[in-house]
Amino acid sequence: MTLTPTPAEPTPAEGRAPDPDGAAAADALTPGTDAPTWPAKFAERYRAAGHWRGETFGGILRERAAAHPDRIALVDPAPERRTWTYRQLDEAADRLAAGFAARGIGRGDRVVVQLPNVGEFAEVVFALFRIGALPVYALPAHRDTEIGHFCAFTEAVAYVVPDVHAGFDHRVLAGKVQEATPSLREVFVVGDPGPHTALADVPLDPAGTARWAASAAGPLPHELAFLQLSGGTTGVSKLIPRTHDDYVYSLRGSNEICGVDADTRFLVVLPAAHNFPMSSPGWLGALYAGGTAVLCPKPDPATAFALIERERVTMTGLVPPLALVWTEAAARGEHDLSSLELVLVGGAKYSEAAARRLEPALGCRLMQVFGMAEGLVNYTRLDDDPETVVTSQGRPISPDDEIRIVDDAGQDVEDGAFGHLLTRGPYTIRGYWRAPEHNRTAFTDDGFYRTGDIVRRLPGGHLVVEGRAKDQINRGGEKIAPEEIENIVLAHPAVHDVSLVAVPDEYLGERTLAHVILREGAGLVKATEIKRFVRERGVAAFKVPDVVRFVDAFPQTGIGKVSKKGLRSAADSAEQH
Ligand code: AMP
Ligand code: DBH
Repeated sequence: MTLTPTPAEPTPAEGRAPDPDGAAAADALTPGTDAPTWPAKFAERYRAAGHWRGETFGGILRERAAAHPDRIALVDPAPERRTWTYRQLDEAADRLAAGFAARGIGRGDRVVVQLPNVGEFAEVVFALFRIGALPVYALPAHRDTEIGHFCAFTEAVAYVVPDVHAGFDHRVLAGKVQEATPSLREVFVVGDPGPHTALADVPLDPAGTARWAASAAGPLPHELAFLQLSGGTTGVSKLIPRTHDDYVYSLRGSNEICGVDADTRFLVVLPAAHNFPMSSPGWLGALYAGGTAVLCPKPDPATAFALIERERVTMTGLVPPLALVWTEAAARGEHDLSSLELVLVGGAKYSEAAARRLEPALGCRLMQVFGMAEGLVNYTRLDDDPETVVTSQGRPISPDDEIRIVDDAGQDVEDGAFGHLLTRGPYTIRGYWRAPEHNRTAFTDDGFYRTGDIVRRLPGGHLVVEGRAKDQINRGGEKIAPEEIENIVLAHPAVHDVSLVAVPDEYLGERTLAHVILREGAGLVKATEIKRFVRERGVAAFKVPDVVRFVDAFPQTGIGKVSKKGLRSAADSAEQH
């Protein structure tokens, strides 16, 4: 039974002209010209090299389910342990796809998915992959501001939420967003639906599913699979259009480097929607290899270590602050972590001192990973010498990842010198979704993505991340665009001006400090009032300023711009919490 076309080579969908070499690539992206894509000659090269093999996510799951139907694909341990075999996940995806389609969700439609680490996450996204609808991956921490933007900007037709998660009622948020977003026809809830639709009521029965499948034309491999989120450097997150071909290649490459195979049991500790736990090598990498993804409901050592012991977890990925907590907790030796073979650490700079402590404490191998949802992912290698693993952030997945390190004028620096990292390759986007203006500056004319990271290259090709040129704060792996928060603080009636900067933090690497200039005659305003105001505007909690400091003026640069550097160095003086 074939429900979704899974051509080895791109084949024409009904009513479309054949496009065997991707020459009409821009047209191939769904819908229309919403995002730039790879020029045909690059697409040809990536196919000829065997990077893009014409696989789709829907097809991959179908093939794995046929090859090993009874192997466990997913474990969701809480509140009571549930498992999905490959066959069960495949069937659940089909029935849900048929149900979504019956409710009018079609190819190219956007669906904002905001789910924590639960099994339904995989069911929902594989159902959408089968239809060719595009999941937009929101994080569980996102609130009104972010979700409102994702839904409006993508003209989402549906939004998928948990009922209550981490004490927050997502159904209420969904109601508000739905009222403000005309395109948003449906809200699906995992659990008690309240006024919305229960996800459990969506799947069709086997007969209805078979009828849908007979008529469905799934996506083509070079079309979009989903929209991932960027950390953002401007007011709002940009959307990152990833295709089946390019993302699957990054999984295959990651699996090879990390040694992921059918025996891998990958623990999803970070939010499943984030690019790192999804694809480096992540839960999608584990499923691609026929392994098992174990969903961890909370990242703390007590929860995670118990799961590692019980589920015999072999691999996981952590951000540096969490790696530090795990390293310390493991020393207490309360759990049997002997199944653990490899821990990946990335998302923010991992200090060399902390990196040195991980392997002895956890009794497994360390791999550093420096990646970005836009594409490029670097890993240290299992056969690197131990010094390289603790002092570098790895080298690219692919021989076709092109790396340039340039000075401020865009000239290549000499080997080993610091510079701006630019990259282009078989799984790095050529432009954000519906952002032509931003794309003009975020990419070079010849298609290199300006990562905003300052790096240097070691003789063996490994990169060391030395800093950042982009206006972004990296709070323990969670990215914050200062402008987004500044715009919110500015809306406070007592605030004349604000500037948000990063200050060093021993645990998080960086935390946020807001310098606030009050309006004349504003009276007494407390730091807690500013924080409360930001929180009540409805943004993810990690974006609320850690510290607020009131000043009379900002330091200025030579030409009269606010000096963020001056603000960071002034930050050591008296702080108001
Ligand atoms: P995003 O674009 O939101 O996916 O975030 C990607 C950014 O996270 C990169 O451009 C880096 O700035 C940062 N990053 C990711 N991994 C590392 C790492 N291992 N070391 C330092 N920075 C990292
Ligand atoms: O920070 C990131 O975005 C990131 C880190 C490590 C990432 O996207 C990845 C690996 O794939």
